[in-house]
Amino acid sequence: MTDVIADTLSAFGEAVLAGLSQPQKTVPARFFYDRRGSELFEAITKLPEYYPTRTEIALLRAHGPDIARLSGPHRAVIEFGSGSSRKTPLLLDAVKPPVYVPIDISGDYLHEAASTLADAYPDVDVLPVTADFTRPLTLPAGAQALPALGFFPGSTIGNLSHAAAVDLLRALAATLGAGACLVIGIDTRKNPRLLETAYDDDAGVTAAFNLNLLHRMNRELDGDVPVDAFEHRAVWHDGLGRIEMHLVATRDVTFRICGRSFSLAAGESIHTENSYKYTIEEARLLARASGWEPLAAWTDHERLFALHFWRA
Ligand code: AVI
Repeated sequence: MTDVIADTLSAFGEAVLAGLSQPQKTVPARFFYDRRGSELFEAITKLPEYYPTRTEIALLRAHGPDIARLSGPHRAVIEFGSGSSRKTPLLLDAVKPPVYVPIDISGDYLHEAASTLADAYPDVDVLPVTADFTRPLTLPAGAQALPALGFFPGSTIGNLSHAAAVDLLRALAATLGAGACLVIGIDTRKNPRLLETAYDDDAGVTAAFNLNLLHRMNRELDGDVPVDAFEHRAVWHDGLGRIEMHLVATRDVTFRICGRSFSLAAGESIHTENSYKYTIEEARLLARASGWEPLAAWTDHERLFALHFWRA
């Protein structure tokens, strides 16, 4: 029995072994977020170069009343992701929902964030759900009686391919049910220089975030990756409309992960993330392709980021 357990690879291990066996080596971006990776991402959101977080917060502050007017009263707010500490209160203050349901796959952080919010909003029934929201799910009974207002901030949708984004947005519509609305933050296409700086900051925090994936392999997958033989690279790919993050080998390297050997020649990379950017019109097309009707979009004067309001 023990052997069976020891031989069973974690989802991370399976994804790494499969991804490093491809011609373009890759590791899915969702594995950035172990404890250290989540701390580094939180630090990224406060960097001067990383405009999305502060711009989205300013848009939520400015357009809270518009969101409340368009959605109407007595909606359950359903947030996809574990309750973004600086953004959720802005939406709750604007909409004043009787019920708030944060949904996240990782229960620990979710329950912590939910209890902080429950203390701050005694009139709101906070009902956290630990689940994978990429598939349709049943909302708690306390939320089912009300029409839903979904909240999906942070341009997380941008980390998915277009096809996966459509699938996810369809799943969100199924979860939220008839008459639902959705407030979604989507990063815009812009000057490539600005984008590349946002994903390669001077302080090296994004580099540390990317390189943490290699440290995580060493920690969790019995790896001996020489992390100092890799450097962070962020490049804008105009044809695909996305920032790509890579870990580039600076010399020929060979290492072992879970007992298997992998080699990269100098200059070869592991592709770790895509961050797609959408013009407002492209975001509207994405909405329609996934069964949503785009009703409003708000952006800042530099068009750095957009907050969209859609109806099912
Ligand atoms: C979580 N996600 C929307 C971030 C982004 O901008 O694509 C992740 C990130 N990667 C590097 N910096 C931030």
